Amino acid sequence: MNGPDFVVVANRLPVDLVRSADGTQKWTQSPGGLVSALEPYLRARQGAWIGWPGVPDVEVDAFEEDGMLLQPVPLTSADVREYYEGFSNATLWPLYHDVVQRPVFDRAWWDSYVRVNQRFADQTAKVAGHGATVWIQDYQLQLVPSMLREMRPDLRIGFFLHIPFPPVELFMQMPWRAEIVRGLLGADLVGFHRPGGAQNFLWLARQLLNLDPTKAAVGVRSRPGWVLVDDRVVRVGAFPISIDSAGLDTLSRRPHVGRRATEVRESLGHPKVVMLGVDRLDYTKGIDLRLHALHELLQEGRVAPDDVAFLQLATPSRERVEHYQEMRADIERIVSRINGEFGRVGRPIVHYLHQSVNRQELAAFFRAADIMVVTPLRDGMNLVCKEYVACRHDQRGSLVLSEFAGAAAELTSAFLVNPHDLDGVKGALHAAITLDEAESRRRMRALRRQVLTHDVDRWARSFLEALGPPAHS
Ligand code: ADQ
Repeated sequence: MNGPDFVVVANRLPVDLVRSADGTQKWTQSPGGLVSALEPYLRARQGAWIGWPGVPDVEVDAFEEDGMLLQPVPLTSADVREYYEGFSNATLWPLYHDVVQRPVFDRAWWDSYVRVNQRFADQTAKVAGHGATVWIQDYQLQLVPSMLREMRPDLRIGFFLHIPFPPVELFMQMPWRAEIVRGLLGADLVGFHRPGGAQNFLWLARQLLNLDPTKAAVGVRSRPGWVLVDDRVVRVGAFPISIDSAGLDTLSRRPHVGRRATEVRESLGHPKVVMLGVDRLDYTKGIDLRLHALHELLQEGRVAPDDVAFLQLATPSRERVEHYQEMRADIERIVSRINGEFGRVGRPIVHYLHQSVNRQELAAFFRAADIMVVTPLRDGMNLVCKEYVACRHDQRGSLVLSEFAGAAAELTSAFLVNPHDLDGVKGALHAAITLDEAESRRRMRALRRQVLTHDVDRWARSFLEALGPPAHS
């Protein structure tokens, strides 16, 4: 047996190792969009997934699940602190999101990033069959493509970045900028959500490595750019990710989801307008500024407290990173302020849940909401807005969406806002509240046409087609 011929490499495995207090361990599914999108490919070929099991300081053996090999990559507590919380989430994450927070450039974190990337590359080199296709995911693993190519030139290597690739002026702050560009150029295809990211990357290949990339505009899923690296063609393209649109559409039509949506509106006190925010609790998501916009609308009397309820779900995220702790405190302050000033006993305005909910509950929330508010300061794509649209088979509901989410380029019938312009956000919320039904339906129909015809399978297929057949065929 040659070994797996389709290998996904990601920071996390598609399952989580959970350790209980009594020391026993078990695996739980963490079914994300990526897993379901790639499942058919992993099954159709001999598939493997390489990633961290989510718990530090444990060595776990590889195991098979549903015909797919799962290969854990161990991380120590120090790796988690320096490679993951440090370089990935306190350096790369803020730098790639327009420096919304100041990135920390720490040499020890970089060393750890290099070491852990090498560990992922070593594991992949061991597992992948001859000539296999390897698809590396996201910003935590940008050095893996070239490390892997060094050891295994027989492989066909793809890389996809799930977060924005920053403007060149910002990327140039990175002390290890040439190393990162060189790391990515080990791939045969480097994919971004938007053509702008691909173009920034091509420009940097010229500027930092003296290469001679193409200058023509990069298209969406078509006309990738390319650059010659040591006689090897590296293609660079734009592949906007999406969701399992049909699956969510079906789920949202289930009677119990409809019943739960009605129940949710009742629990919120039957307001005229239910607004909803669903995010990881992250400073890039602009949760605070949408609450500030609501606060001012209430203060100005443009929205009556009895008419509105705002439900904000915020999944706990990266809780040990300092920026995240500060932001959480800010958000919780503004929530209390709004409720303190405008709530009544038994009837708060903002219902804030610092919790994760399951898919069915989420679908019910989407169905219950008249206005979905998605206001990131910068977001690679943003799947939440697409999920909302997929759940609105009744063609009701409005979407207020930041121009700075990758999704804005596709969801042009949303109320698009500049999240830095508070008056603009207030104007859009107000316009969505007062929108007449015919116009609201027209917009939602257009949004659904886009989301239902551009799903996550199309994303995976278009990337893998551009990457080409396995190297051995
Ligand atoms: P994220 O930054 O995590 O992803 P997003 O694309 O919105 O952002 O995905 C979040 C996912 O988590 C959605 O599927 C959402 O439904 C779910 N979720 C959020 N809060 C939840 C809650 N309280 N309970 C249950 N589920 C919740 C990164 C990039 C994005 C890019 C994706 C995929 O930052 O820009 O779209 O990867 O490439």
